[in-house]
Amino acid sequence: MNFSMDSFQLDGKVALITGAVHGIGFEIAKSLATAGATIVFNNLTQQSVDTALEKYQQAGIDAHGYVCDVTDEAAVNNLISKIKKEVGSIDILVNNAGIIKRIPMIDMSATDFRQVVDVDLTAPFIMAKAVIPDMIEKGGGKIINICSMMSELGRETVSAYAAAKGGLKMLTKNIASEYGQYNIQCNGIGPGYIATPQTAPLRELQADGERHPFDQFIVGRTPAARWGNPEDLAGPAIFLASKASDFVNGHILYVDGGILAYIGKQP
Ligand code: NAP
Ligand code: GCO
Repeated sequence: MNFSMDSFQLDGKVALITGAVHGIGFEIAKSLATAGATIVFNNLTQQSVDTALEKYQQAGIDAHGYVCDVTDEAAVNNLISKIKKEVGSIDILVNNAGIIKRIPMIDMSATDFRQVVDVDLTAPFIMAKAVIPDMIEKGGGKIINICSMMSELGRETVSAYAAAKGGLKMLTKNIASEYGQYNIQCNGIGPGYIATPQTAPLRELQADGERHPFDQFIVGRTPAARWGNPEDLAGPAIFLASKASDFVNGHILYVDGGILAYIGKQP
C-alpha cells in the first residue's frame, strides 16, 4: 500500500481533549481541528468553558464544551454518554487536564499528594476506561496521555507530580499492551518545559528585572536554548492522533528541545 499524506487527516473523527481551555490542551485541540477533527473539551467551570468556546470560535473552530471534573468517575461516565448523544462517540482521547503542586516532599500533606495523583494519574485511567468500550465497538481508537519530562526525571518540590507522571507513562504502556489487539493505540506526549500558565511562576521576572533563575537554568539545559511553546506540540499530536501512527503503541514521544538527551553545558 502506498503511503499518502491523507494518513495525517482526521476528518470524521471526534476528539475529546480534557482541560483544553488554554495552554497545551487548547493548542493540541486547535491542531487536531486543523487536521479535520471535531473538537470536544471539558473543564472545571462553566465560565472557563464559555470563555474557551469564544476562543475556539475566534479560531474558526465550532467546538463542543462541557463542565466536568475528570477525577469524578460518575461525572465522566455521564460526560461520555452526553458527548456520544450530542456529538458522536469518541475516536481520539487526549488526557491533558493536569495540576502540579510545588512543595518540598516532607512538607507536603498526603491530601495534597493524593490530589495531584488523582488529577494527573487516576483521571486518565477513569477517562480511558470510559472511552475504550466504544473504541472497541468502532474497531479502534487513539489515546494520547500528556506525560512530562517528570515521567523520566525528578527535581525538588515536584514529588507528587513526578510520581503521577511516571505512573502515567506506565499506564500508557499498559493500555497499549491490553487494548492494542482492538486497534487502539495508546501513546504519550512528554513535553519539556513549555510556556503556559502552569509554568508561569518559573518564568516570572525578578524584582530587579532579571530573568527567573529557573528560566535561565532551563534555557541553559535545553539544546534548543529556549522554552517550548504549546504550538510545538501540534505536529506530534496530529501524528499520534492519526492513521500515520497506527503501528506506534505504548510510546512516549518527548517534545522537549533535546533536554532529556543533554547532560548540560560544561562549566
Ligand atoms: P494548565 O495551563 O494548568 O492547564 C491544565 C488544564 O487542566 C486547565 O485548564 C485546568 O483547569 C484543567 N484541569 C485541572 N484539573 C482538572 C480537573 N480535575 N478536571 C478538569 N480539568 C482540570 O497546564 P498546561 O501547562 O497547559 O499543561 C497541560 C498538561 O500538560 C498537564 O497535564 C501538564 O501536567 C502537562 N505538562 C505541562 C508542561 C509545561 O511545561 N507546561 C510540560 C509537561 C507536561 P483550570 O485552569 O480551570 O484550573
Ligand atoms: C516544574 C514544571 C515541570 C513542567 C513539565 C516538565 O515545576 O518542574 O512545572 O514539571 O510542568 O512537567 O516536563
